[in-house]
Amino acid sequence: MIEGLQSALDPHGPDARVIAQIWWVLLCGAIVVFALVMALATWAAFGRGNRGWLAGHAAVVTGGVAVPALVLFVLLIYTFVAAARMHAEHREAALRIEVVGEQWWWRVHYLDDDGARDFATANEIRIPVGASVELKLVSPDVLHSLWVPSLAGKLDLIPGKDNRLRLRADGAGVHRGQCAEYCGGPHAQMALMVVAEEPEAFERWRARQRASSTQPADESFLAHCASCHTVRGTEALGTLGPDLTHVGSRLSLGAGILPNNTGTLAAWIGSNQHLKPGNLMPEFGTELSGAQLTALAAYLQSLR
Ligand code: HEC
Ligand SMILES: [Cu+2]
Repeated sequence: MIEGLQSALDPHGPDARVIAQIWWVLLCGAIVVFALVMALATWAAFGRGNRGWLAGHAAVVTGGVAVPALVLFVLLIYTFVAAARMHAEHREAALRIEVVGEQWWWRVHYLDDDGARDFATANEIRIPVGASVELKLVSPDVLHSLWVPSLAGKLDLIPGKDNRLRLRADGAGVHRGQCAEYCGGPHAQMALMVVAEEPEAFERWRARQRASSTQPADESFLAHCASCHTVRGTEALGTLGPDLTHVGSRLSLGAGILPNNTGTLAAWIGSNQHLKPGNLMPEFGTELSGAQLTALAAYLQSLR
């Protein structure tokens, strides 16, 4: 029940571990207090012996004011100390990534050592295992919140203010994140994948992503899609939608709502308004024939 690629109780990084520990400690504290109160209430109602003192002034002041204040104070100090550990865990970031909250998907820019944009991708962040990664969170228009529960805490994307979220993965694995702040329309369908890979695998992935497409541009793609999508190395230079240069290598489509294969690609192009109502891409199910949809899907799937 507590396992899973989007579970705060299945932590795979230092910050997520601290958060999970805070949760368990608070839960245990709550259980102890609850059990104690229920025992006293049961005894007061049905027990024998001298129970009159339970209604006395001293019992009410102690049990109703002093003990709760003390318990909450101790737990408060504990959470402060634990949260401070989260910041101490992070040293200098080894990798910086800019994550832009779009309506309703994640634009991802890997940054070079000088903080300049290196290459773009979307709805998927790959990070090397063990490295401190800094996500620069920005939004051009509305509020979003990035939450990858098994790796880190939740942080808002606020127009006009850059936030920084540090995270680190202990081992290789796939994690799922979600927009956690209502941002309109298909907000609930705005997810992303975080893939932690061994450093060598990550470097291979990064070199491939940085490279332009080696495929010849698809005519149908240039005609219908290039105004909104970029495939680096071709004349498709649109920026309204996700960069598709290596879309075939991603795990998901439509910001985490579909697995990525030729069938789901064709379905997305043909009827994305059915799959993700209100998203900002027009659907092409009536404009393009089945054969054209499949050909486009095969082209996109070949962009790896
Ligand atoms: C008016 C702009 C626009 C046009 C034209 C357009 N798209 Fe999109 N496309 C978008 C937007 C915006 C998204 C993000 C949708 C979302 O997930 O909310 C998107 C998402 C996608 C995705 C999913 C990418 C991912 O990583 O999740 C694919 C694949 C795609 N488009 C292919 C196409 C193809 C093929 C065409 C042409 C037949 C096309 N698009 C035409 C705007 C457009
Ligand atoms: Cu949202």
